Amino acid sequence: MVLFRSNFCFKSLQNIRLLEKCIIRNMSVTKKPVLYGDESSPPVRFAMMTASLLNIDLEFHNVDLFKGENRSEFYKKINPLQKVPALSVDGEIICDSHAIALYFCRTSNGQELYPEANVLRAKIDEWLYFNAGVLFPIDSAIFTDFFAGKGPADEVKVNNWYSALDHLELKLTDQKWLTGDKMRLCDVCCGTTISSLEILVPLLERHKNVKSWLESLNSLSCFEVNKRGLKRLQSFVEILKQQN
Ligand SMILES: N[C@@H](CCC(=O)N[C@@H](CS)C(=O)NCC(=O)O)C(=O)O
Repeated sequence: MVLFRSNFCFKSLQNIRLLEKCIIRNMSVTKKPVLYGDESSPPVRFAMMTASLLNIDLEFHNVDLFKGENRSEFYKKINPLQKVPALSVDGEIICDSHAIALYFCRTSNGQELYPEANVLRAKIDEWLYFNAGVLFPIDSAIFTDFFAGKGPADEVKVNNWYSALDHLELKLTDQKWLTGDKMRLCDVCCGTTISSLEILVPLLERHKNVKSWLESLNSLSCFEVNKRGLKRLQSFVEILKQQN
């Protein structure tokens, strides 16, 4: 009998510990993800707008690029690459806007933004890679030169930019959005980059479809974040222009 009782106590102690572990684990799982970034950055806005479209509750931690906060010891521990955005979730860090946005889609019901149909998904991916591999590097190179005070934008880079926009222009000839008749994740992604560089390199007459696509994006309520970020970027552009 004594043996039975102590065994019973041992078992309930084990159960309590198990319960404690579950509670602790659940608490860390339900903790809000933290997005580190500066709204002037297109990849940051892309991550923020994706979260907003999917109703994901985020904590935003501002990392002011214009004060060099991305180079602080604090931030280097979060992202050694010193780039924004970075997402902290369940004790892990994800360091690229495309990876962050896709993570948001996979962990919520992102069916409209990133549907499961394989071919459509591949087409969305194609534009995400186009942003990561073509659009954003040109945007970044032109802005880096500008903020380093290097005169008018380099002609080769500008021409590469316009050729990249020609690709979008053609795609948007007979469809409203990049992959068809609905706005998808890639539209939000490329829209943030293109609307940013428009500040320094305006669209050409021949980019009429791109212009109306941007206008459609701008009319969406989630693009308020984009407008705010562009305003911030524009203000730093103006300051630098006045200094030169
Ligand atoms: N491929 C990355 C690019 C991130 C990136 O280059 N972010 C820029 C801001 S737009 C940055 O953090 N620059 C800071 C620096 O290079 O010092 C992404 O999509 O997240």
